[in-house]
Amino acid sequence: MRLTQYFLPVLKEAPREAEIASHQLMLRAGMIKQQSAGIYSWLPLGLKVLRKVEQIVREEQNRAGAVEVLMPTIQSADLWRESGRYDDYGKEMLRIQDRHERDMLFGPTNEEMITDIFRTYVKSYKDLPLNLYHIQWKFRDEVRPRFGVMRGREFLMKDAYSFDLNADAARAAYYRMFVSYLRTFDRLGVKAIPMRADTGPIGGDLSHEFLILADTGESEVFCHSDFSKKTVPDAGVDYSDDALIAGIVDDWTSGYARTDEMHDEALWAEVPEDEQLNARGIEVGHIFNFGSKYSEPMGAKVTGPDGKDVPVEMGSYGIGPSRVVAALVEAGHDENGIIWPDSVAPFDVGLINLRSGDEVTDAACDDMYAQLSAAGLDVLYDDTDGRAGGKFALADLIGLPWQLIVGPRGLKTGEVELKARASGERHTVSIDAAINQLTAWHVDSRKRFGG
Ligand code: 5CA
Repeated sequence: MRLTQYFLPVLKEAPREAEIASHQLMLRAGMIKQQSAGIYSWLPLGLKVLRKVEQIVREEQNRAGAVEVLMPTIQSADLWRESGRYDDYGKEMLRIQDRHERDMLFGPTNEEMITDIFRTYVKSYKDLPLNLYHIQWKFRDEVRPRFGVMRGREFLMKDAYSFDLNADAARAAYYRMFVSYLRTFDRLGVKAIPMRADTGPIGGDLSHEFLILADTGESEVFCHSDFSKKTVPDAGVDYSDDALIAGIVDDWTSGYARTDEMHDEALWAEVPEDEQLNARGIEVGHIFNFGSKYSEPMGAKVTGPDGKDVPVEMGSYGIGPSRVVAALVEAGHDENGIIWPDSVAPFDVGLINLRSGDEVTDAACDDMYAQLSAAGLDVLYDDTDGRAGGKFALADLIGLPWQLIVGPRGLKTGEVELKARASGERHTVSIDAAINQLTAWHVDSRKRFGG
């Protein structure tokens, strides 16, 4: 993509209402635009990252055996009256009437609707286990939407719903999602720690939140320092092996890890002081097992092997891709801007032409742009006629993994400069060496993050 043909409306300064780094940087980098409180447009650079996050989430859901559907954003109030949540949900639910004065709502979550789909089609235990998910916009009329897309009113959620014959099978389904979340966040380039959680209005007795550590996180977390050293199962993990999956969950839940809501001082005191990690975190995922809370009132039953009908056992599993984008910025930035993980960076390389309009420099840049693109790298080519300082600042702000800096002086000896955004290291290399290094990095990072 040539910058002169792109739409990247960067701001010199972040609006004053942006309190935390991720909100400031996402506005400055032209990723999002606020439309009203807690409601945002996603501009091209932001949308690119959001789509990459979404795709990693999707691939790991599919790998764990979940099947994608797409449910509407607008739901009928009648479904929610069946579960009793239409009255319980309170002011967070955006209630709407259509022209026939029928009560509708903008979905804050989809337990009722997925239960309705299930009861329409599935009648026998032979069709289980089943896990259906979608990635769809939600609306919650939060009292205090803040921090940009971190706590929005309209936000994107991946929500999966599992259906099983009995509690043991439902637990195995819960564990599969647990492991898929470990893999998802690993591929997203962050450490997310699973913590025992409260179930809130979703209900149930088994629940974990996944938190990314960041100083501005809304939750206080208490966990064993070992969590930062644990390894995540690789792409070959066998989701059909219940014992193996349970073993992984066991390992990841054996140490103390709780948020302030569930914190237990007595248990915490048993963790040796030099192994206690007390920090702040952002909740990016939340999984629940809630048995027959919805299937019973809504009549979602299956016939078991003994010929008897039983309400199906359910769980739900959420990740907020739009919040994840903000959390990645919160966890990855410095005073100059964003530092994206390789796997979700909006482009791989920023190609910086230090003398646009100069024939030799333009030709060299065009050639490198073509070569890198042919090798599969996504390049943002700064072909504007701006000054070098502004181009460097922009490249640092938007945080692409690499900057390839090309100017007339270096070209005299066939040399360019390559800068790694994360470390800030820069070195002068020949054009071929730069292309080779970036191509090798690309192949390697696909191996590491491509799953
Ligand atoms: N139905 C269940 C799980 S599918 C559910 O709604 N869970 S939740 O309430 O915990 O939300 C799931 C995820 O959505 C959260 O972990 C978070 O990543 C994201 N999320 C929730 N509220 C917001 C919000 N206001 N803004 C941005 N993301 C949000």
